[in-house]
Amino acid sequence: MKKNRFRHLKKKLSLLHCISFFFVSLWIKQYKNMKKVALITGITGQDGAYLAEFLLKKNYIVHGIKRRTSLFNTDRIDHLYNDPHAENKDFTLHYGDMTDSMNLTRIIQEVQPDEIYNLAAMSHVKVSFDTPEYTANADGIGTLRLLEAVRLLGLTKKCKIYQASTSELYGLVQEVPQSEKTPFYPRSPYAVAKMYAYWITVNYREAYGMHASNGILFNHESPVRGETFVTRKITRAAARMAMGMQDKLFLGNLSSKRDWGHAKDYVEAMYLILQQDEPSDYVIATGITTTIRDFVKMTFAKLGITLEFRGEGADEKGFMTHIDNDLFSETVGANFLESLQKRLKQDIVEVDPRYFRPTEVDLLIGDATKAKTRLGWKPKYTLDTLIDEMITSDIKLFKKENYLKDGGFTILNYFE
Ligand code: NDP
Ligand code: GDR
Repeated sequence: MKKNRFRHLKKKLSLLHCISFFFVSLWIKQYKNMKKVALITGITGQDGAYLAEFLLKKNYIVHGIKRRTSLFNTDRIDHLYNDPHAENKDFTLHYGDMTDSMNLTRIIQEVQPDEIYNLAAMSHVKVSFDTPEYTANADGIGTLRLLEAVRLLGLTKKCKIYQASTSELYGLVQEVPQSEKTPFYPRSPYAVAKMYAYWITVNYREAYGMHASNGILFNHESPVRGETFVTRKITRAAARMAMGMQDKLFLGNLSSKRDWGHAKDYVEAMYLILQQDEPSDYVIATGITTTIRDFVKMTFAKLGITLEFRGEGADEKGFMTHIDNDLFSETVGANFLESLQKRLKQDIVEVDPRYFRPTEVDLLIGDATKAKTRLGWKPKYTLDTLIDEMITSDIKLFKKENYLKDGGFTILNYFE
C-alpha cells in the first residue's frame, strides 16, 4: 500500500517536472525571440569586434559576415566566438562578401535582422590608390547591395541600417571644423567610394522611408587597430624599438593632422544612432586634432623616451635626446635599458616618401555637437588615455614575442 502511494507520488512529480520543463523552454524561446538581432558586416575588423562585444553585452543576438580567408582571421573576436556545435548561441558567423549580392541577400533573409551595421570595407586609404576598382566595388556598390537586399526582402520597416561613413569624405576640407553641413571633397578612391555609399544610404532613406543612417566617424583607434594604420604602426614600433627588436621607424607625412578617438567610444555612437526614432547622419569626433609627429612624441614619451624632430619634408628625422631611466624601467623593463642607452642622440624616426599619398588629407577636426545634443554621446577616452592603452598592450605583446624568441622559437616580422 505504502509502496503504491510512493509510486503514485513519483509519477505526479515527474509529470510536474515535464510540465515545468515545457514552460521553461517556452519561456526561453520567447525570451530569445524578444532579443534584438543585429547583423554586422566587417565583424573581423577593429570596429566589428568592439561592436559585437558591445551588442552582446546589451543582450543582442549577433550575426557577423566573415570573408573566406586562408587562415582563421578571427583573432579579434576569438573571446566572443562559440563552438558552432553549442546550442542557443548568441553569436554566429556567416561566410560572405560585400561583392556578392546573392550571398548578402541570402544571409539577410536567413538572419531577419532588426539592425544592420555595415562596417565591411577595404578601409586603407593608401591601398585604395593601388586597388581603386575593388575599393569602389566593395565599399561603394557593396553598400547598395545591402540596401537593395533589405528592400527586395520586404524588410524596410523592420530593419534599421547603419552605414560606416568617414571623415575622409571632407578630404580637402572646405570648412574647419567639419560638421554634418560641411561640403565633401574626397581625395582618394576610398573616399570617393565611401561618398557613393553615403549618398545611396541617404537616397534609400528618402526614396523608400528606410531607417538608414550615416555615422561620419573621424579616425578611431585601439589596441586592435590594424597594424598598417599610422597610430598602431607607431605604438608597435615604439614597443619593438624599446626592446631592441627594431632599429628605425619609417613614416610618411608627419605634418598631417587627425582627430583621433577610441573605437570603444565610437561603436557606442553607432548603436545610439540606430536607437533613434528618426534616421539621420551624425559626425562622431573628439574635436581635438594632433599631428602625426606629436602622436609619435607622445607615444615614445610614455616609455620615458624624448624625441626631437629636425629637418624638413623627406629629410626630417626624429632623434632620441633623452631617456628617463626610471620611467623606462617601470614601463618596459630595466633589462632593456642598456642597449637603448647606446642609441641615445641617434635618429630613430625617418621619413620614407613611399608612404606619401598621391593626394593627401592634411587636416581633420570634427564638430560632434549634433551627436552630443541628440544622442547624448560623449567620448570617455582622451588621446592620452588612448595612447596609454595602445602602448601598454603593444609592450605586453612584444614581451611575449621576446620570450618566444629567447626560447628559440621563430617570431614573425610583419614588415610593411
Ligand atoms: P578594418 O579594416 O579593421 O575592418 C574592415 C572589415 O571589413 C574587416 O572585417 C574586413 O575583413 C572586412 N571586409 C573588407 N572587405 C570586405 C569584403 N569585400 N567583404 C566582406 N568583408 C570585407 O576597419 P575598421 O574596423 O577600422 O572600420 C570599420 C568601417 O568603418 C570601415 O568601413 C571603415 O572604412 C570605416 N571607418 C573607419 C574609421 C576608423 O578610423 N577606424 C573611421 C571612419 C570610417 P578581413 O578581416 O577579412 O579583412
Ligand atoms: P587615414 O588613417 O588615412 O586617416 O584613414 P592612417 O592611419 O592610414 O593615416 C593617417 C595619416 O597618417 C599619415 N601617415 C601614415 N599613414 C600610414 N598608414 N602609414 C604611415 O607610415 C604614415 N606616415 C604618415 C597619412 O598620410 C595620413 O595623413 C583611416 C582609416 O581607418 C579609414 O578607413 C577611415 O575612413 C579614416 O581613418 C577616417
